[in-house]
Amino acid sequence: MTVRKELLYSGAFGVKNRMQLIEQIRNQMSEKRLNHVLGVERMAIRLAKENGVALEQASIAALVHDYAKERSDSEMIQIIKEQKFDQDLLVFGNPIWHGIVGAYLIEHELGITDPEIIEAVKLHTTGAKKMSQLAKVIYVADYVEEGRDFPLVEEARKIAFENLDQAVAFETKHTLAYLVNKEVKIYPKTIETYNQWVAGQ
Ligand code: DGI
Ligand code: FE
Ligand code: FE
Repeated sequence: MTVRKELLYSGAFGVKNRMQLIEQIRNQMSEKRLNHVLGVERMAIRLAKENGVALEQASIAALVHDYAKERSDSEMIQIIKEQKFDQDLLVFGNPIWHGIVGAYLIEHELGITDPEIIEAVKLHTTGAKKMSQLAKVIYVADYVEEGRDFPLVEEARKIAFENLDQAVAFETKHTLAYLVNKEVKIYPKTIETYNQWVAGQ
């Protein structure tokens, strides 16, 4: 794995060493998921360059975005209860929990304190009504990283490099359509994101 020059961390976002962070993340997940995470990082850095986001901040947020994804349901339920997160979360499952629990764990286990990074992880699955440029970069990069393969991904990638807000809207619309088609529960924040970004204007 090559460490590109722009990825030598300055420490400005509270993480000193990228390779050390990657080792901590490697301990949490399968090789396949680590490859996804590294793909999200590459894509997030490209999108960050286009959208005035600090590359180091995008790199860290991308690397930690799925930190909690392979935790057991029972551990996540315990954290949701103990930390008094919204108890309505309990009727959902890993797809909705891992961002919210991940935001908590990266702070408490990895010592990440940058509020924008924590927020970007928290809402990387559902999006939100209000999103920072960093949160949009992570939300979109997660959807279009090079390892993703679904019918609309080429179109989504093209839009991502034309207009980040339009890419947020495209992803939100197609994710919601996909979920409705599967007849699964929709998390209220997913609907809020849709109302704002797709039906908003
Ligand atoms: O963690 P990743 O697989 O890299 O990607 P992700 O965190 O964006 O999404 C995880 C899954 O969550 C994805 O299959 C879509 C799904 N999802 C997004 N919003 C909702 C949802 N699932 C349900 N049930 N309800 C939602 O509102
Ligand atoms: Fe995720
Ligand atoms: Fe992901």
